[in-house]
Formats: sequence, C-alpha cells, structure tokens
Amino acid sequence: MKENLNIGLVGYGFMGRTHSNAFCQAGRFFDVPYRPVLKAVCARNADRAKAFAENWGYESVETDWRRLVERQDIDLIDIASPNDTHAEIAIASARAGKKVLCEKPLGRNAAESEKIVEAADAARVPNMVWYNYRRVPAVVLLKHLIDEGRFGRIFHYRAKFLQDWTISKDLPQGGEALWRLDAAVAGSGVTGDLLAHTIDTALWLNGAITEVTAMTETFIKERKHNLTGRIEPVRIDDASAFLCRFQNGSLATFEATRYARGHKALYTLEINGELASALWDLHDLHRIQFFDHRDEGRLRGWRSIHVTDGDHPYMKRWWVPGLQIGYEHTFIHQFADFLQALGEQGEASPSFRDALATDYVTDSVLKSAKTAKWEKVPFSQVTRA
Ligand code: SOE
Repeated sequence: MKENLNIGLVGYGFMGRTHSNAFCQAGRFFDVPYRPVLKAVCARNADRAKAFAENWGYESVETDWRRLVERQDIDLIDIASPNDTHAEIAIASARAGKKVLCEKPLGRNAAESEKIVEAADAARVPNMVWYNYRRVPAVVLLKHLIDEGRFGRIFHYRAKFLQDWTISKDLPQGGEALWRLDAAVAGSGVTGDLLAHTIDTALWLNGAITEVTAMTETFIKERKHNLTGRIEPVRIDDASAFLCRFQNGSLATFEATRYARGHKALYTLEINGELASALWDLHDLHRIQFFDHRDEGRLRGWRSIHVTDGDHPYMKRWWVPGLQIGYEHTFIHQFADFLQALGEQGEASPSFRDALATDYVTDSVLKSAKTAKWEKVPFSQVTRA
C-alpha cells in the first residue's frame, strides 16, 4: 500500500488546473511511490473554490492560505497563485515543514527568490518549480544527445518565446485575469514570464550564462487598471531580447514578446554544435529536427524525429509508438519525477535553487536593458539533471 501524500493547492487559475491534472494522472501512468490525495484547494472566492474542488475532486476548501499551511493533514503546498504571493506562501510553508511546489518564476526577482531558497534550505523541505518545458520528451531527448557529446563543442544557442495577446491598447492591466500586465504583481513582463522558461531550459541544456546585454520595450505605455479603474502607467516589459555568453564559450540570442502578431505560444530553440545541430518548436512539440555532420555525405540532411517511440523519454508509459502526447503531459511528467525523487530522498529538479539561477539571469537582463551595458550574471550555476 502506497503512503498518501496530502496536497493543498493555492490558486485555481490556468496553472491550478495544469497542476491538479498532474496530481490526478501521475500515479495512473507512472510507477510512483506515493498516492497523491487532493486534500484542499485554497482561494479567496469561496464559491469558485468550491466549484473547482468539485470538478477536480479536492476534499475541502480554504479561503485563507495561512489556514491551509497550518493544517496538520497537509503534507505538500502547491503554489499556483500570482507571482506576488509566492514568497510569503513558500516561506511560511517551508517553515511549517511542508514540501513546497511553486509555479514559475519562483520570486518576482532574485532577492525574493533568495529568501525562499534560504527558508527551504533551513527547513530542509523538498521543493520544485514548475518549469514544465524541461519535461517535453523531445526536449529531454535533446538533453540526452547533448550529454552524450553528439553535438561536440557547442557554438550557438538560440531561443524565442513569441505571443501576441497584449497588442490591443484597449486591454486593461491588473486584476485576476490580467495580473501578468501589472508589474507590482508579476515582477516583470515577458522577461519573468516567457524568457524565464527559455532560460531555465538553456541552463539545463547548455550550462551557466555568464554575461548578458539586453533591450526591452513597453509598447503601450498606459492602460486602464482593473482594480483602480484609472489609466495608469504600464511598468512591465512587453518585449525583451538579449545576447549572452555561456560558460562553455557558446554565444546565444534570446527573445520574448507578446507583440508577435499571429504567434500564440511559439517557443523555439536551436543548438548548433561542431558535429550536429538541432531544432525544437513547441507547436510541433513531439518532434526534433536533427542534423548530424557525421552521417555519410551523400545522405546527410535534416532528420525529423517523431519522439513517440518506446525508447524515447517517458513515452513507454503512454500509448503505443507513433501516438503523440501534449502540453498537459509535461506537468504529469514533472510531478511523477518529483514523487520518484521524494521516494528516493533525492532532489527534484528544477529545485528552488535551480530557479534562483534563472532569476539571476532575468534580473541581469532587466538591469542591462536599463544600463545599456553588458552585465555579468552575479551568480549562476549549472542546474541538475
Ligand atoms: C503566459 O501567457 C503563459 O501562460 C505563461 O505564464 C506560461 O508559463 C507559458 O507556459 C505559456 O504562456
């Protein structure tokens, strides 16, 4: 009989749903050492929290996260509420001895994340941040190919995360649905929201970033604020791009925007090495394009690998070879890996400390955009496999 792991979720938005689905499905498809129990969901709006609890099977509802953290029958707190709540809830949860999962980015800036890491380290509680794109089977395959040395020396890393949902000047900022546009709540704009994903994957695949030079832009300078009803300055970055150097000597370009008309969530990455190159694209997430210079000259070319076979990462747990999976599965994989690490008393990745490494880079990007200079990343580290 597996031990129960009692979960208390804070927040019931988009991410509350992706995480809840992972809690429900991980044990059905993966051989995990715990039985996740959806004990309670917490949100300020009691009626909506109740409806969410009924839909997903949470046993109870709380309207104050402090009460959730105090509960003796909760083992793990999962934070899926807006960014400005992460630090307070994560620190209190760690101090209460709970295991803690947190939606990305960990804090609104590195200073906030440092405090979270300190609290989790002091309490020695298992922790993880939901940078889910590390769990796309095709991205994991890329990681394996890099670690096997198939690219040789890496020269270039190139990543983009493009969206178009904030182009209208009539879109307000702030409030429940649009807190991502409110700098006080989100911390930053696309740098913390989208570039953070691309940086997390890059640190994992290609190692530490040492210095950056960046530019950001806020295209729409004022928007009505949903909470005050007033027209207020917009303080988030709408678009952000940077050049950087990795510790391994490779050069990179990164770009994120919410103003790329026609692109809804186009995350792409490319790696060029001495021996091979590869491309991955979120809209075709189960494929990698791979070019191996060591192939026989006459037959050399880009291969399109459909990453759905039994010997591909995670795939033997799903359907049959050739049948693909999607976005929600990345969260299921991540939670299954967390439970596995918990059972082995190991550390799940990306840990809070790994996510702090990303925040050091995003802070440096925002700083460089202001100073218009190259900025050293104050502390960076290669994140664990
Ligand atoms: C923003 O639109 C967003 O939902 C991010 O917050 C997520 O992290 C990203 O995966 C998709 O886009």
